[in-house]
Amino acid sequence: MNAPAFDLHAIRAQFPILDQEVNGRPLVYLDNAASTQKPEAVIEAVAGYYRHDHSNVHRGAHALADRATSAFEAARGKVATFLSGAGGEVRTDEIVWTRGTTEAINLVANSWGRANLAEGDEIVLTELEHHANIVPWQMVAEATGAVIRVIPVTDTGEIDLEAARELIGARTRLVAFAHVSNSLGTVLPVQDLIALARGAGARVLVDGAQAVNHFRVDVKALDCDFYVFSGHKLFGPTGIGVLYGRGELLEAMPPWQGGGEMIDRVSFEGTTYNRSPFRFEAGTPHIAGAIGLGAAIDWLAGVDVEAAARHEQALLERLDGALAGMNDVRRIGTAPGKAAVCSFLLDGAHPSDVGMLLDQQGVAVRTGHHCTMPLMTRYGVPGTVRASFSLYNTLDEVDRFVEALDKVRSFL
Ligand code: C6P
Repeated sequence: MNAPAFDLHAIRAQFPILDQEVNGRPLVYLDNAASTQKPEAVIEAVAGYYRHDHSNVHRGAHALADRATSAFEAARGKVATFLSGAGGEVRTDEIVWTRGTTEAINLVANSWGRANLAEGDEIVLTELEHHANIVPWQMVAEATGAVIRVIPVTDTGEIDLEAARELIGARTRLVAFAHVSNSLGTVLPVQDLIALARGAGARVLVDGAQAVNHFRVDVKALDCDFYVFSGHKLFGPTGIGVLYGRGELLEAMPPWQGGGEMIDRVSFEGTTYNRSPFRFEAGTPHIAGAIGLGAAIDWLAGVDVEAAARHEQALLERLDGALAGMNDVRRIGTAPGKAAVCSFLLDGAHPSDVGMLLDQQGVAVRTGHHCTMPLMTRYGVPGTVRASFSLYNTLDEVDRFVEALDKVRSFL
């Protein structure tokens, strides 16, 4: 493969969906934290799989089944390599396919959580978590008698590490937090939080849904127990996601869902289970999704990710600079070094009205609580307008967004 490069216009040209008009204007897609768009390489990998190789996996005794199984397992290997780094190699049996971040967290909560949590044990979360990293823990807490403790965030959207030091202690069994906040863009002090958890003998789950598309992640160097993300936020298909689990932990965890593939032997007298990761993959998986995600990872390997991150920061700075000059704009989340996500409110305007008026000008943003209601409560707002960038956005698009926002401001 050629050395990774970052040629913005060559990259952008690989995303056919971006080249269209919406409401009579060229599309400005700034809803990348909700889902990123897909390069031709991913679209072709999925289409090619269905055109030439589709079959069920791990079951058939024929050529197509072999090809589908090889491609599916090769994709697992690509994910393992993607999460490996200087800290060490991730093994393929440490990668479990899930439907996405949400299902991966539910898997850990229901399998590890129900087996390891008891009355009075504490699960420590942060105030900025996505509902996917709150509700599964509330459900397991209700079932086991465990208690949830919450690390607060500061006015700028940073984690209050002093409070974290107070909260993480002898009763803590698990600390679970986002790597990057979807609503604010804050990059969490992952290493500090992991060190605190380790000091207390607690397990750690990192929700990487908003991290993996912005920078490289090395789960062995992080030394977390679980790391989860969704394919669709990493230029891959929807309906496929990843749970990385430390090998010995996964091996000791009971299955969650029952069905085909996850078993060793079944009889009406009793069933024994397959080894991990297959023990956690009941039923026919999203084969095309896994292959598409593998293609997205291959595609990303050709991109200079550090240069892409610098480009995203330039986009954020341009937007932040423009918003800072608008005295009717309240920005929510101004943590230093944040990822390319910008949340704000316009005085006197509901975020959904702002979103609708932007859409009429071809600009796609997300409005609302962004599945982080406790965080919105923390800031006393019903929701925000959120512009989130990806590596294919241009400075010209930032300017078009600002122009569109100026029109909304004069209109409202
Ligand atoms: N955030 C957003 O617009 P799923 O839906 O399982 O792919 O991802 C859930 C999830 C979990 N954690 C974080 C930090 C997330 O950002 C998300 C998804 C999207 O912000 C859709 S709500």
